[in-house]
Amino acid sequence: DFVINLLKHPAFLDYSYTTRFIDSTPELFNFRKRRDRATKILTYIADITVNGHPETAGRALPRSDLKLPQPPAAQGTPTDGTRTLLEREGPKAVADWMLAQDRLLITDTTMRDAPQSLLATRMRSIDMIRVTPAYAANLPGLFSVECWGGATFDVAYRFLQECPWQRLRDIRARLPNVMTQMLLRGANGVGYTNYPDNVVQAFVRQAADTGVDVFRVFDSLNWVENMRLAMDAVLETGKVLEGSICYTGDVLDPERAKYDLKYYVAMGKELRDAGAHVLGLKDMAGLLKPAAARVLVKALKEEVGLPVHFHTHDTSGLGGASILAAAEAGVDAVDCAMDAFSGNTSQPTLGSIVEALRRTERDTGLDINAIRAISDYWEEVRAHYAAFETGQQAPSSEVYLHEMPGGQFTNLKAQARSLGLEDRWHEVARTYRDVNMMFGDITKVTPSSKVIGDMALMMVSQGLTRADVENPDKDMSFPDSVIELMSGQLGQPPGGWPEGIQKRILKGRAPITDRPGKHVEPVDLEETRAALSKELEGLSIDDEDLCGYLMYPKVFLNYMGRHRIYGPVRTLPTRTFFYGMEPGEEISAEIDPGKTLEIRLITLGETQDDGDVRVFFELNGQPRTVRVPNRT
Ligand code: BTN
Ligand code: 3PY
Ligand code: ZN
Repeated sequence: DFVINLLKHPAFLDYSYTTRFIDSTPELFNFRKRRDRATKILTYIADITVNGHPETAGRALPRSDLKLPQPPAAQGTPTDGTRTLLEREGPKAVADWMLAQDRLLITDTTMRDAPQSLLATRMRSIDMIRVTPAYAANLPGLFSVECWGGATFDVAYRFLQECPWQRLRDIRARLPNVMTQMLLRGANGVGYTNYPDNVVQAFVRQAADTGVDVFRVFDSLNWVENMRLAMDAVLETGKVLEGSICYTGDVLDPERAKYDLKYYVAMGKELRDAGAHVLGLKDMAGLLKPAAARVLVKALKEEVGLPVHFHTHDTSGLGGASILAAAEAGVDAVDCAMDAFSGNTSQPTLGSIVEALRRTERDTGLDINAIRAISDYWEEVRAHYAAFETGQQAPSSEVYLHEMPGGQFTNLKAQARSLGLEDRWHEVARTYRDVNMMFGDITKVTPSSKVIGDMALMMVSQGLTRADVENPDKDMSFPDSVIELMSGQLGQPPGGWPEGIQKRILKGRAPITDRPGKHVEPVDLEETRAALSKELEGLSIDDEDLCGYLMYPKVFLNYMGRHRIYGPVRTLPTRTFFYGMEPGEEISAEIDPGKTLEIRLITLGETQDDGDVRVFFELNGQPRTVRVPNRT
């Protein structure tokens, strides 16, 4: 039985198997008989029940009394919202409408940035789409629902065994009236490197087709030159282009003169002139203090003329204060997370901002009872992800020292832990700052933030100081990502790279100083589609799959390999997905609209001589047995 062989193959047991694995062991991917989807899902449940899920091994367990989270009922049919306006009148009308509002507009980030910043992005689609109808019906006055892009694309395929496009389609179908929003890393798409121009274009087109209404586009070095291609692609789709400034440093600090008011206003004008409908002010680390927010928002509003959409993180504990200051200064829209997913490295608290502004000029008009009911649902959801909580207990002013983005903070902490550096975290934080200064004080956000993190971890683990790294008498090797950064592969920071350290890192190689995309050949999309189809035994490859493959070739192929064995596991409840089932437990999984599997786990057999365990189920009332290897 080929499936069993594959499940037993040592390289398959973790996430290390790659395309090469498929190439070198084609027999394992050569399925003789196709199994039906129900059998595949039962195989998955059996495997996780017997062996556990590799991602939750050794992590905190969710409370044993948790039930399937119940979303609040949708009250009536969804009334017109921002999406209705976009569909009827286009993106410019949305921008004009924003400028005409007195109320503060609110984006909900609970499906994207909040779980990225609190739970290492591990939130599953089913937990989102079950509550989406309640958003549409009960909170039609939201500006947008941020639910896609950033790290979610990669993590969906890589760790959650689900298709990110399907997630978007499912959310879109349940949210007809409010705009969806995604985070796009400009030429870096939803990845960490520079992609060929035509890959970025194809990706944007597909994202718009599948369901994105607002594209928040940024560049990790704030280099507008490197954003134009993605911005033009968005403009062609007729969706809303939010060109974004990444905020760093402290605009009121004369010592950080590189990023002063003039700098941000000039960038805002560049984005406006490049066609942005909305100006994003992306404070990915949560560094914009209240007094600075007042000054910066006022200047951007007066001098750029676009509606301003402010995004921040509550890492310092002052995110809410900055939002209120920005609101006073006339900001048009802000990002918040539903209460249960707010605070710390996530966004400020949605319900509290709504309450703070009630009966003021900026009253949001949102229904606090609807917010509370939806947040109660998210509270139950969050409890299922105990394994991914980071243990961050309190806000901290240390963020003004290290300036790490909220989405990176918890990841870097986990990386530090895995290198045995957990108890040297504050040293990592200080070193992160040193690296930033050594590299010329850059905006730190995916992917530039990852490079700074790589360098900081290398220095701490090898006991190197900034002086060591800069010492010309000391020879040393640098992380690949650092070499790539200094050779111009992620673009140019304002003023260019500091020459001394750049020379040391490049060891005589010449950097590029123009747009990295100019140096990459376009991909032949149809040739790639044909090759991919061949690799997957003639499976027809649609544009979504093609875009997934183009962003993350290995991750996509591994996902497809597992998909053939496990089927649509995205439909399983989160508890089942991560922990399997208990004997006697019953769950349902809707694998197609209207086609629901009722699954009962009867019992687990003994492990047999060949190492396999028989797992006994009832599927829609009929007995079914599957066999999986015991690897424990
Ligand atoms: C996922 O991608 O998270 C879903 C599949 C998980 C990997 C499977 S679980 C059973 C088997 N055991 C492992 O350690 N990996 C695979
Ligand atoms: C991402 O790029 O994923 C971010 O969240 C940046 O802030
Ligand atoms: Zn963010």
